[in-house]
Amino acid sequence: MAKEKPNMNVVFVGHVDAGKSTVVGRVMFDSGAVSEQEMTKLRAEAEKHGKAGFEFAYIMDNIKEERERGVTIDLSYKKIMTQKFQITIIDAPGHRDFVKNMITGASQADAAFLVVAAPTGVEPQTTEHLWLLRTAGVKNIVVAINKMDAVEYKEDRFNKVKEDVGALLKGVGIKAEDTTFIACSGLKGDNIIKKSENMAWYKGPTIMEQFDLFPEPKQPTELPMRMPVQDVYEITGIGTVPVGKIVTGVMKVGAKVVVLPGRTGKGIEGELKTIEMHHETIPQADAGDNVGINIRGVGKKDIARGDVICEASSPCPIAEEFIATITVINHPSVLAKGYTPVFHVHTAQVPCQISEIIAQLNPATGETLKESPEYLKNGESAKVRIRPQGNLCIEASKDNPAMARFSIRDAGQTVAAGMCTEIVKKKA
Ligand SMILES: Nc1nc2c(ncn2[C@@H]2O[C@H](COP(=O)(O)OP(=O)(O)OP(=O)(O)O)[C@@H](O)[C@H]2O)c(=O)[nH]1
Ligand SMILES: [Mg+2]
Repeated sequence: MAKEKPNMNVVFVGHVDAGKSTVVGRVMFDSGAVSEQEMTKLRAEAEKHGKAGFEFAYIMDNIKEERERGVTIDLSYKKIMTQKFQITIIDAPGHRDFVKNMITGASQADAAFLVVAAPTGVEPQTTEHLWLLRTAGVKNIVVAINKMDAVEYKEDRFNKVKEDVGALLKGVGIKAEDTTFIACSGLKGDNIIKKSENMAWYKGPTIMEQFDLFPEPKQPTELPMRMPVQDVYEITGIGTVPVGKIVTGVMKVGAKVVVLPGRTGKGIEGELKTIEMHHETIPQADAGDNVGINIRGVGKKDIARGDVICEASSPCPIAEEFIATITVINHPSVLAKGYTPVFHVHTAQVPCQISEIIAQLNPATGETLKESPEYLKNGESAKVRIRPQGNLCIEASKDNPAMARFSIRDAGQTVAAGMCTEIVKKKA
């Protein structure tokens, strides 16, 4: 059977070198998904590149450049079974140059591990990734304090990092008291699958146990079908295969769908021919599933990352302009009217102009603090009017929250994050 246990997508995020890939690699190795023999080979390869210690990370980091540099560049996916779920682990890069890949990973996630290295504690991408998880709507966040071996498994160091991360959580409206903090070592295998013998003081779950402690994701299957395209492959014998996560609704073989905006900006219609999930062909897939599909009438030229596959009877709008609430996270100076950075919405990246700052808001209550302010500083929230400079599919949060969230990036940094509240549709 294709689907016996519900699927849950869990992303690993955090600052570069926190040990995300190592923790995930260790999960794979200790669960028996990677053999001793394979591990020996990876260890030898890591040593050859002068990267001893990266052998577990190599399980996730497959690209040559990733292995040579010892840094994750793109997302990688692994599937494991737990008691309750089929877990799709998404290993995200921590390096700031690849944050856009991390954002894509966050947009697919039901739950997340924010990995922090015990020796260093909070680092710039710890904070940035936390914000990005929140804007992607990921509510279930657990903190993994990794590399405990490097701080002699000391409880006081764990508590210090826990306190610092707790303060960050508070800043994004998460109660630290209700958050799970796991003390672990990916490299040594403490509290990944096996309970650590080095931290008698730690009473919490292992990483593996935590997977089953996340609540079962509620899938918004009632909403119209939307599948933002993450990648497009050409597969011999099948043809063009767009892949991505179905964010809302239900997809059935035989259904009429439309790709928006598509190459033309007017949409391309077709009929859903096949749906594949984890290398199995299935007749139907639901919100939350990561699938590859083939659409009769849609070829390689017609579709790209950032397009959204919608049910033809209820297509998503393309915005002429939209109203949003945003919070400025990290702007080098001040954000003013006319600013035109790149907006990341689902899997799309489109330059958009902030054409009006309508009002500055109290971020906690949403009340208006000031009408038409001239500019916004870091930490401030506002209601703004935005004009996409290209064709962009976006929906108001009341219609489809999964299609409403976005982040704003400029010069390699996340400048702001927000949510679309109203749109003016582009005329056909
Ligand atoms: N001592 C110790 N070192 C670790 C542990 N986990 C990872 N490392 C080391 O930290 C370095 C980075 O590990 P990765 O797993 O590649 O880190 P990452 O978070 O995936 O890094 P990016 O994906 O590039 O952001 C490597 O040298 C690992 O050996 C750990 O538990 N203890
Ligand atoms: Mg990595």
